[in-house]
Amino acid sequence: MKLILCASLILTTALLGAGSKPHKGKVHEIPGKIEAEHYDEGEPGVAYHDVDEKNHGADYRGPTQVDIEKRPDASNGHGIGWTREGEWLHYTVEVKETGAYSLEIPVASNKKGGVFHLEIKGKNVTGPIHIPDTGGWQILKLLKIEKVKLTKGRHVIRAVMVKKGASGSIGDIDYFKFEKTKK
Ligand SMILES: [Ca+2]
Ligand SMILES: [Ca+2]
Repeated sequence: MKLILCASLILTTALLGAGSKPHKGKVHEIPGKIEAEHYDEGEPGVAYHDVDEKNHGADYRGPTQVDIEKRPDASNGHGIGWTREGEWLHYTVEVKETGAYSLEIPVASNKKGGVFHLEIKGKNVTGPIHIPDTGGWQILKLLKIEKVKLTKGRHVIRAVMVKKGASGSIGDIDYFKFEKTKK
């Protein structure tokens, strides 16, 4: 019984993003641009979950399991690569104003990519985002998602890698850019 209670507490804590701290102490502002590689700081299972034991890509953030990819075509010269089913990343954000936002995400995939979404406290706020075949891992294409409803205040956004595509992965992700939808 104690064990079950403990396990569910850990699960709840992870789900709500407790203990997940903003990258370099800087909370991402929305509206604004969030570099995918600037996910939160914290232990695996708290700030992120990555099934690859080692970072496959660049040595950008010191020891981390998350696969950060160095790529000159990406914003800030880096993105997230080697995404696998079940992985997730946290981003601590401050939403300035309640309302609908449009979201832009540059992605790359060789063959058809997979599905991911963004959620807050376990609630999917974007709906499923499908990554198409962009013509190669080195070709970024901009995805646009409309009507992402957010409420004012501090939140932890979780980017969840839901399902792999024909590529065997979900896809490479450069950044998340939120803009307030004009009335
Ligand atoms: Ca990975
Ligand atoms: Ca980037």
